[in-house]
Amino acid sequence: MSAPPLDPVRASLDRALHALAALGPEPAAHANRIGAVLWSPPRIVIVGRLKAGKSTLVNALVGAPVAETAALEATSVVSVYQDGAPARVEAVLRDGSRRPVETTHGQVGALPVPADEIAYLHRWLPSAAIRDHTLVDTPGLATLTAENEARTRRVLIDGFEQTRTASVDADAAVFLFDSTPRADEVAFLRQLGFTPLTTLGVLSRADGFGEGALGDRDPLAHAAEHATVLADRLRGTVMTVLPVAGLLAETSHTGALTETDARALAALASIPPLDLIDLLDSDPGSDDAQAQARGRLLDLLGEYGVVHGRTVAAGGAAALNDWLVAKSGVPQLRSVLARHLGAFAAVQRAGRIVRELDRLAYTHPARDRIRGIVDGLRSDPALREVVLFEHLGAMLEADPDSPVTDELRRLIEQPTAAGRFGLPADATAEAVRAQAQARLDWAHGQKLSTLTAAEDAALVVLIDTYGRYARGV
Ligand SMILES: Nc1nc2c(ncn2[C@@H]2O[C@H](COP(=O)(O)OP(=O)(O)O)[C@@H](O)[C@H]2O)c(=O)[nH]1
Ligand SMILES: [Mg+2]
Repeated sequence: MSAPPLDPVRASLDRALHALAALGPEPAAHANRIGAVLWSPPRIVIVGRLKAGKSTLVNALVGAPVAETAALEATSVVSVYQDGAPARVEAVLRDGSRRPVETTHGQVGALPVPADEIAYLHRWLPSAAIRDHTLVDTPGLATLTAENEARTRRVLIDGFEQTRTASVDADAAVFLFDSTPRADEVAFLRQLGFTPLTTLGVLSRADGFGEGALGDRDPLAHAAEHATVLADRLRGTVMTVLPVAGLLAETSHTGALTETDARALAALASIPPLDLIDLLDSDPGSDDAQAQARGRLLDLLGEYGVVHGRTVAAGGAAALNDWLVAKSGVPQLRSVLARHLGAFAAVQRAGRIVRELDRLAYTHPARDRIRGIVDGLRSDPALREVVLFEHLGAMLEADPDSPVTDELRRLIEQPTAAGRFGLPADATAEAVRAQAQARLDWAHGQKLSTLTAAEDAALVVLIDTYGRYARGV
């Protein structure tokens, strides 16, 4: 998978917007509106069922305990986390107006109006971690199953509508599930209109996977293996699946762990694991100081962290923190976010801007001149990937199993010319040209018997693209 070069794309879009603005004051207002989208970071929405670990993951990624995870009012509304100072929260109401929201240490307490009047909470905080992409935390999809009746029809309650609305403006999604996602969850994700290139699967709560902390198999290793199987099975929905232990990540990324915690954990080293779990289970509500320390450890580390972190804790809080980071899976997640998902989100966003201009070219009085601007954009080599991406989206909808869909996906995903033609990395320029010519002939043949309008349109772009490679352009 490649990290598409974005600056030439932005530069082209910016030029187009300037050309639009030059048409007069009213087009200039449109150019400003569209430009605001261009220059704001892509939005990544976190979706998944209630209690899947979405807010915990947001805290880990942001590096601060900002997203509420206890059952508060605030967990039932969408939150948009954006880099900015000073740290503040505004409720954006359904009528578009905004109200300030009180916070305590960054956390939202009471909402100024009932949750169902709020479209989303807009939350600014100065954090480099969200400079390149804005994160959107959703309330999640609650699925109810009527156990005692023959019909086990799915009922979607709280959060479905809000999650969908929040996803409309998102450029990419992180889809959280523990074990195997249900068919209705996958169907929901498809409805949101994301492609496999803009959807990252996360097998969450990996520390409790399978038999959990006390099983014969290490749950993290087991989760990693299951993630590989799921990635293959969900290939039409997600780019890949990564195992993540959000709780371990939250604790280690937000600076919650202290030397006192590490000492308290190390002190438990000699207790057999089963006895330790019994001890932890028997503690709740106890006012004995040691029991309270154990309760805190359980909240911070979960059963897996407590049982397996004890020997590491003897090395101090820093060593324990490093161990948690490594076990959490979040470094890998960050890398995929930055290099792949974030990059494709930006491509997706560029496509949105082209489509906005398209819409103007249909409706605006100056439509002919706007059409000229959009046509110029679409044929600009800098926007090739954006255009291919748009066709991939259309093909995934119209005919995901068509060979044309595979061709588009490979062209976008592969970082080198050789890779785009299925050749080994050390293939010569000559071999690439020959292969491009072969694909060009194939595409011409395919064009004679297209099955859908989407395929027909995609082949025009494929033929143009392969033609350029075949001519060595
Ligand atoms: N053991 C463990 N617990 C987790 C993990 N992620 C979240 N949790 C816990 O699960 C509960 C629900 O998490 P939350 O992030 O609020 O879920 P959300 O409803 O999807 O936002 C909280 O008590 C978290 O501490 C994880 O990776 N491991
Ligand atoms: Mg939540």
